[in-house]
Amino acid sequence: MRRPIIAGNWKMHNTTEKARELVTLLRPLVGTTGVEVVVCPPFTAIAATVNAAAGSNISVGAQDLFWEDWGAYTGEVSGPMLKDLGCRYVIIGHSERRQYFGETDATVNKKLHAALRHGLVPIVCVGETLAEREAGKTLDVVRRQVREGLKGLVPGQVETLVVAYEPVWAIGTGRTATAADAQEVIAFIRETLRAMYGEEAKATRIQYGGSVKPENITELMAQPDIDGALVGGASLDAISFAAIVNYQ
Ligand code: G2H
Repeated sequence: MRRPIIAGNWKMHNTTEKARELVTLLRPLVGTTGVEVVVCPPFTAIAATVNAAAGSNISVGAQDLFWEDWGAYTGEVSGPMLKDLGCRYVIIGHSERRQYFGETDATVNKKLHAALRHGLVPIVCVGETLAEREAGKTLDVVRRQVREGLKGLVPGQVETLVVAYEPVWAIGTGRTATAADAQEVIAFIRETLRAMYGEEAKATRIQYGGSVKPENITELMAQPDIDGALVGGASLDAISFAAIVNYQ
């Protein structure tokens, strides 16, 4: 009942020309899947990517947004601006934003509400650091991120939401959480959401992210609560991203 969603997070990679090339290669490779396919370029390549993806199976997302709509906020990009470009999704609270740009559960929550206000589908990232995992605090950290970052939703919003569980120690390191570890935390995220919002949380899609590649996607997707993947490095290559999308 939950349609799988696989999203590529290009991070700070790809000029407009590279973005067009990548999407042009990708289009025929992901044309027949039942999976929802999303690519998230940097802001500067969103328009080119939307253009190159027009009429295909590929939707486009941003990697961040600001919570205000307009105003004196130098350097920021808002929900209405992303909608104007043709974005349908937006990543919020990626661990790199939490680590390098001071994002907190409170700013994540404001951004979440801004995205929903403008009809963007939020992909909200949560996940523990290595130190937190080693201290046995994984579930406490993830519970706090979900309770604080995802608070204040009304019926109808919970089912639209996408959550990405990305253990920070597995990001870009080549270390993937085992499928069983990922399943355990993702089931816990769903249970936390259910405690907050009731049965609607059964419809929320929860992705795994962190060194996802063609070699590990099948096992991850076989887990009952894993509904997709947020893919970084492997999404920069059309062949490997297509192999992940076509995992079945
Ligand atoms: C986690 C992931 C994408 P990678 O950040 O969000 O990146 O697949 O390179 O670990």
